[in-house]
Amino acid sequence: MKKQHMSLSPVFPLARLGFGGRRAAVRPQLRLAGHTFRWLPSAGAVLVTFLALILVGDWMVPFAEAAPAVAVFQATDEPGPWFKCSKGSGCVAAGTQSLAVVSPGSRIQFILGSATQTVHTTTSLLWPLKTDGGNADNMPFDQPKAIRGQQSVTLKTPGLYVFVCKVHPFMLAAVIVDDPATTEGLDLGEQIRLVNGVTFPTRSDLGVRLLRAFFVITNADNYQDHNPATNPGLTWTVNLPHVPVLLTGGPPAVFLDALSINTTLDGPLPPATPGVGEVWVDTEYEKTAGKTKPGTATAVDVTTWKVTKKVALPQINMNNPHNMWTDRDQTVIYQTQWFSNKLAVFDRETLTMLRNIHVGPAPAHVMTRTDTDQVHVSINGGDKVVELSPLGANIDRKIPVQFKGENQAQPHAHWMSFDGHTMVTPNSNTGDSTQIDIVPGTIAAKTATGTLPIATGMMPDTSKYYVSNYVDSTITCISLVTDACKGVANPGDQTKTINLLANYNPVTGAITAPGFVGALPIQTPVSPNGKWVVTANTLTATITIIDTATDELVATLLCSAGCHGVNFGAKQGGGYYAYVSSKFSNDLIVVDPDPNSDGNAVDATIVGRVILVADGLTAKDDTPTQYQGMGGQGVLPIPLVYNGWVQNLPPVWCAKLSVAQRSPFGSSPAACTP
Ligand SMILES: [Cu+2]
Repeated sequence: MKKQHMSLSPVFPLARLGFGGRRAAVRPQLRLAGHTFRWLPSAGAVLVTFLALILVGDWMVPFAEAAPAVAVFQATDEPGPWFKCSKGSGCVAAGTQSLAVVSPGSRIQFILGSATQTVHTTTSLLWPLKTDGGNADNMPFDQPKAIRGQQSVTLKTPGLYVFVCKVHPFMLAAVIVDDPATTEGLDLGEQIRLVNGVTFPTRSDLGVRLLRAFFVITNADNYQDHNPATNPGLTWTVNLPHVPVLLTGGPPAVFLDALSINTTLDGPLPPATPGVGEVWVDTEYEKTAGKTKPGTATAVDVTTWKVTKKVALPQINMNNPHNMWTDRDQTVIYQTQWFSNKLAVFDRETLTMLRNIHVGPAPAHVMTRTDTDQVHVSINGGDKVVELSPLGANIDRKIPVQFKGENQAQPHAHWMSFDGHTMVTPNSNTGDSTQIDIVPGTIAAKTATGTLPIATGMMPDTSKYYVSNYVDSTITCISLVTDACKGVANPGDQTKTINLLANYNPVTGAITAPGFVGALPIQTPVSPNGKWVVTANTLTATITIIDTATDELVATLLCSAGCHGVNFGAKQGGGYYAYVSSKFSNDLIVVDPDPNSDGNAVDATIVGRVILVADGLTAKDDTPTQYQGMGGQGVLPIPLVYNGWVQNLPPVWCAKLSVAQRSPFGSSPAACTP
């Protein structure tokens, strides 16, 4: 159906953003062929934001206050206010509860305590520059590793500061240090610097996008509701407060509500061609009646496109289910709990919980070894990957992912080779990637990547792999055999950096040919046939596709707010679907990367959309109450169709696949037997 290549023309000049005007109606947009491309994170919402807006009323007055203060952010496991401004002075309720406005010299305190079950970092994501171009005082701010406890930092230089947790990078806290000498609006600063060194004016397209994203991410009432049953008009409204801010160049002040969103969303659309089996999605923010912590795992039958199962595990107060995998027989779901220290295992069909195992702080991703069916869980708040027996019966080994004496790596989304012998990890704390020889459990190599590497995807023959660098908006291709990455800068280079923002001007917002754009990339798997890398980009709400033959971008598709998870499943009759989840939304997008089966993804298309909300026929162990179907993160198609895993399928699953799907990349290992 929708074809969504970007055209060259659309550009959204800064002048059109309504800067300088009050309540300007024009929002930054760019047009795709027949489509409007909205860069944004989030939301359906509405009433609450609107009320907040009213309550906030005229904001200027209270912020003229002068005395340095203490503002306290408490880390929570709750969707939206993950860093909740809870005590002290300076907290501002503006729909978001993660914003403080303080005067110079104020202290910002972070409490990583009883409101959360795991460890976090409080890391400066961006900060203002001083007039001489130097970093604001006490910036950058970070810790050597994720912790529980307290951190504090004193902010002196006026401007906008955003803090992030490097383990859970949607956790945000914003502080505006307002200069008492200026009276017209809140001072965001002339220039701000991202933690990766990129510096840009606050009066810029990127500055605007990040500001708007902050107000969407930190307020769950702003998330997108694609469900016509609860949102008949399929509207998406995000109202930013009518608050004046001072940007680059000074007065006149700009009002934040010029960045509000008022648009419509796409509703459900069952793909014409069924998939094979079912797709599980971690609806990590969905709240249910029987527990205090958020999160469910939702199963979609992709032969009917119905939500058939929803698992909340109230008996263990399952906390932020983030990512899943299954065993060889496809009988259990391994479920990480990202804001806890445990891995849950439940029966895929009966939904019975089998075990809940302590593995370590902030377990993020899970995959199996094809040779032994053992299970690997990345310990995102720590320094290792934990190896468990099949079905999670015991912890067999703890495999460190950094050398002795190095800062802990905090690995997020690892990937395994088809033969079970090589693991790669993206180390979010150390800006590198580790290759592990799994049989001895030793580190074969460590390779520098970009800033905050978060996910990986590997070729089906272990020739190369890809790492998404969240803050840099790049993908690092890393060769595991000579010259596997294509189009390297210098002959013989082992790595290639693929810039997802090469076509984007962060100041003007101009998009140049060929128009492929992605910012804040997350999951990035390689297709089972080794042809494409599909990446979910959370800031731009875009899906970008890299052709592995050239290691260049070949397509961009629209995604939903907080685009996050991707995995491949079998399409009935042959080929694959890429299933894409979005955090600040309740839909699952179905992408056909190659509709004409010519091996090239330039014609990749969105063919369907499933709303991840339970209906009367959905089997479930608890009653959803809030944020239904929202928080889409880990995606697990059953049966597993990646090279190495598909060959281990039982006959009943193998029989559902085409001959090519049974052996997706060459003749070894031998195909599964139907
Ligand atoms: Cu965190």
